Amino acid sequence: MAEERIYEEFGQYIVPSSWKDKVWDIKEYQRFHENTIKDKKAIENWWEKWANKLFWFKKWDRVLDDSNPPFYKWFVGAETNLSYLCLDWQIEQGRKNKLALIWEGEPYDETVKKPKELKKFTYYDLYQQTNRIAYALREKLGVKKDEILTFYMPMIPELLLYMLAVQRLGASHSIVYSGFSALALAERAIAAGSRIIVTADALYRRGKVKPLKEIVDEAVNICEKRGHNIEHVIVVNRTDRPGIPWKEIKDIWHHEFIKDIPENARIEPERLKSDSISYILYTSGTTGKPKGVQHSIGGYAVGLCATMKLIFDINEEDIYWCVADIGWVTGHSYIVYGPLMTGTTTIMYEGAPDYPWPDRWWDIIERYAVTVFYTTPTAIRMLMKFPLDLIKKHDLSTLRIIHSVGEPINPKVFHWYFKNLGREDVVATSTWWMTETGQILTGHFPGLGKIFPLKPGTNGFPLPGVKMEVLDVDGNPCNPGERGYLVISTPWPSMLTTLYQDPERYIDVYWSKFTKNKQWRFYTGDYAVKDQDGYLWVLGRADDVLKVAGHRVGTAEIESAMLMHPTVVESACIGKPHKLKGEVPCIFTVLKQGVSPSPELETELKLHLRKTIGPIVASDAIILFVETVPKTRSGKIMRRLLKAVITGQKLGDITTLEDPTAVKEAERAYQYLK
Ligand code: 6R9
Repeated sequence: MAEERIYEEFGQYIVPSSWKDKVWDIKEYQRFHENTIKDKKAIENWWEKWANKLFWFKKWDRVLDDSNPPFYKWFVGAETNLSYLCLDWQIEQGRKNKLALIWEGEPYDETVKKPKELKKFTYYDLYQQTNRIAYALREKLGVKKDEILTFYMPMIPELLLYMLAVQRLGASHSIVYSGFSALALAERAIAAGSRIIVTADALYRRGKVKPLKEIVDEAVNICEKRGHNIEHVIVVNRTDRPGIPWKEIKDIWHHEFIKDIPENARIEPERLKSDSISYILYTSGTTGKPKGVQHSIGGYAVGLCATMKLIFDINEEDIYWCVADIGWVTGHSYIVYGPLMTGTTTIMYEGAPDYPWPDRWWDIIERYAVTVFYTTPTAIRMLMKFPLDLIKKHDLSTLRIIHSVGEPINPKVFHWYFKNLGREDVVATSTWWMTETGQILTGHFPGLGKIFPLKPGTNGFPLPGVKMEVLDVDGNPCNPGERGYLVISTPWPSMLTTLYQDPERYIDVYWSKFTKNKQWRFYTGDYAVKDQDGYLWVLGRADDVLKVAGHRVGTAEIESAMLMHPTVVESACIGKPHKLKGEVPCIFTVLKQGVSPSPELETELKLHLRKTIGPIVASDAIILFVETVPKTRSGKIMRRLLKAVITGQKLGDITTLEDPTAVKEAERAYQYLK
C-alpha cells in the first residue's frame, strides 16, 4: 500500500553526481518558495517574470484579477495566440530551420530494425503546413473563432498540425483519446457542440490496424439520433486500408482537403484575449458525466513556459521526448504547446513502448540523443520485466532529466530507472499535476540552477508561486506524516477557467469542499502526505476515480456502462491494485433474476465494457458476480467495504451497512477469484 512505502523510505536522499556542488538546502528552497507566495503581489511578480519571456500582441493591464473567485482571470487585457507562439514567434527568434518535431510511426523494417516512416519537421515546415490546414478549415468549412472541433486521432503529426491550425483561427479543440468508444466520442462531441470531427482511417497498434473511421461513423449516428448533426468528418489516410465506409460531402479526405491550397497560403493568427478558450478536454469525475475542463490561452502559455524551463530545464540544444498520448493532458501541454513555445525539438511516436521490440524506447533515445525524457510509472513497470541487457546495449548517456507523471511512483521503480536509465546522474521526479491544473505543479526545479536532494517516491515540492496544503477533513493542516487531502491554496496561471458551460459544477466539484475561513481552495481529489522535511507524497485518489495504467476513469462511468447491458441490474466498481497498471477495475455485478453467471457471460460483459468505455480500462477488468452489493440504509453503495475485502484490510465502521450478508457475498466472490 502507498502508506507503507512512505515509512520504508523516509529520509533517504539522493544527489545526482553532477549536481553535487549545486545542492540547495531544503530550508533555503522553502524560504525562496515562501517569498514567492507570501501575498498576492509576490505571486503576481513571480508569474509576471515568466509572462515577460513570451510574445504578446498586447500586454496585460493586470496580472491577476481575483475579484470574482473562483473565476480567476490571468493577464487581463493581454492578447496572444498559441499557434503564433509555437510557430511564427519561433521563426522570428531564428529557429526557422531548427527541428521542431521528430515523428516515428509504428511499422518497422524487420531487416534493418528501423522505422519505415520517419518524419522531421522544422519550425518552418510546421508553420507552412499549419497555415494550409487553417486556410482550408476557414475557406472550405467556414471554421471560425469560438467554434470547437473534436479530434479522434492516432499519434500522427496531423494531430499536432490540426491543433495548431484551430488555435490560429481562434477556434478550439476537444481531443478524445483514440482508445475511447463510439459512445464516449459521441457524448463528448455533443457536449462540445462540434460540427466537425477530425480522425484517421485507422491506427497502428502492436502490429495491428485498428479502424477509427467506423467508430466515428457509429458516433456520428449516435449524435444524429440524439439530435446533433456532425456536418463533416475529415479523415487522414494513415494506413491505406481498403473498403472504408464513405459518405460523399460529409466525409472529406485530409489530403484532398488541402491539395489545392497553395504552399504559401497564410492565415493571420487571431489576436485572442488571454482568457479565451484554447481547448476543452473531457476528463472523469465522480459522476458518470465527464467534465469538460476548459483552458485559457495567456495564463496557460505562461504556466507551460515556466515549467518547461523550471522542471525540464529546457535549453536550445535539448532533444526532448514525452512519451504520452496527445489524447491525455500530458500530450497537450508537454508534447505540443510547452515544447514548441519554448523552441524545443519535440519527439512524438506511434505505437507501444515494447513493440515491435522491447527496447524500442531505448533505441529512440539513443538514435536522437534525447536529453530530457518524460514518462509514466506504468510504462516503466512494464519495461522493467525485460532483461537489463536491452538497456545496456544502448547509449543513453545523453539523458540528463527523466521525470514521470500520472500516478505515484514506487521508490523501487524510481531506483530502477534512476540507476539503469539515468546512471544515477539525472534529475528525476514524479511531477504531480492534473488535467485541471494544465501545468505541472510539483517536482524538482533544475531550471533554477540548483536542486534540493531527490527523495525516491516523492513528488518533490510545490512550484514557486503556488501554495499547496495537506488538510484534514475539517480543513486544518495535517501534521507531517499524516495523510490528508491535497488542496491548492493560491491560483496559478495554467489553471482551468471553468467546466465548459457548467460554472456551477466547477464551483461545486473543486471549490466547495475546503472553504474554512472563507478562503478559496482548489480540491484536487487526491490523498497526500507532507513528510517532516516538507516533501510531498501524493498517494492516490481520495474519491471514486481510478487510474488504470495512468488513464483516469470514474467508477460511476464504469458502473453506468455495466447497467447498459441487459443482464445487469446493479454493479459496484472499485480499483484493485495491479502490478503493471497500478490498478484495474474490479466490478461486483448483480445479474437480473433468472440470469445465471457463466464464463461466457463474463466474456460478453468484458466485451461490452470494451465497446462502451474502451479497451484500456476494460482489458484487465475483473467481473465478480454477486447476489447483492453492500449499501448504506440510505442506499449508497459502500465501496469502501469492497475495497477492504479485496485488500484484506479491516472493514472499519459498519454501523450504516444495511445488509451484512452483502459483505459475505463479496468475500465469497473474491475468494472464488483467488
Ligand atoms: C497529468 C495527469 C490526474 C490524477 C491526479 C493524481 C494522479 C498524476 C501524479 C499522480 C501521484 C504523480 N497523478 N500525476 N499521482 N504522482 N506524479 O495525470 O492528469 O489524467 O487528469 O490525472 O493523476 O491522482 O489527481 P489526469
